[in-house]
Amino acid sequence: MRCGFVAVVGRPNVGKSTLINAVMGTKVSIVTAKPQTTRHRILAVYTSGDVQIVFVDTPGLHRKAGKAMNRMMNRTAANALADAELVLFVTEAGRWTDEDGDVLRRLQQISAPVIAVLNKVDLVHPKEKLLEVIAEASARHEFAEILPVSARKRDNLDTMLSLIPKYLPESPQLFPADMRTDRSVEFHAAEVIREKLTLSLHQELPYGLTVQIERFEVEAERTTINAIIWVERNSQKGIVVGKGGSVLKRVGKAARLELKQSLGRPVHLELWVKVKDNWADSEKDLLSLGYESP
Ligand SMILES: Nc1nc2c(ncn2[C@@H]2O[C@H](COP(=O)(O)OP(=O)(O)O)[C@@H](O)[C@H]2O)c(=O)[nH]1
Ligand SMILES: [Mg+2]
Repeated sequence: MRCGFVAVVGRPNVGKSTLINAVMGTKVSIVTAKPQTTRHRILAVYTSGDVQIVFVDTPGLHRKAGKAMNRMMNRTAANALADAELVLFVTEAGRWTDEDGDVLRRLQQISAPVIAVLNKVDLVHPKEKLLEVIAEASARHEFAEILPVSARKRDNLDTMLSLIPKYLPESPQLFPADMRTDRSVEFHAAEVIREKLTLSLHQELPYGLTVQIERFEVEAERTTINAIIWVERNSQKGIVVGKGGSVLKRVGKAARLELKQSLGRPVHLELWVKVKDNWADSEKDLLSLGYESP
């Protein structure tokens, strides 16, 4: 067997979680068009024949590390690098930014091989431009491989999967073959609710929200889930609830439908909005809300 941890890193929004979900063929990690969607280290275990690849999804490494939560996210991503046998450095093909440069500088300090994954090639036009993008990447660093892919269109992911094993050590299987993630169904439920909230709300608000599952009960006919949506300030409460509860209703319905599908049984979902002053800037609140501080 060849098995090992493969850290998937990059700046926010380059498509790290989309890439992992595409490879897994199931939604392990939530995805939105907004940065900071992934806040935790999430393992996705891919087992096929004599190979087990443990993808480590990470929060995007970013510059604006103002609040305690942002610092915690950057730490989480940096720590994932320390344990990795291989790193997938995800960027957007043809859209290199200073934040990508920051991430690359970190990667130049570790000993694990780094594969440059140039994602979103579906957005590169004309296609000939891709050769230029690959040449630019190879000039930046001596990558183990440079791989143009489209996570959204599932382009070139088989090539990626076939290249990874040779960088992994020979090792007994690390996790049971039928295990897909280290995260619980409760965690997944909270994440799906936060995804729907993030998709429904605008501007800064999604960053000030977190979801806590208060009750998760598997009953005979259905699963009952009660969740609290924590906001940072009283003024945010009304926005999350919406006029006549409209936002909360929309979010609840979208989350319930998705959870019904992923759990394979009817779901009864109840949501409450509560205020915890400045929780995102308090190490203590972060811990109590499930944000591990590595
Ligand atoms: N066009 C295009 N969009 C993508 C691709 N991969 C991801 N995205 C989009 O990029 C945004 C950020 O994706 P996400 O996986 O959350 O990025 P992360 O922050 O790096 O985990 C989402 O809107 C995705 O749908 C891709 O291959 N092509
Ligand atoms: Mg993500």
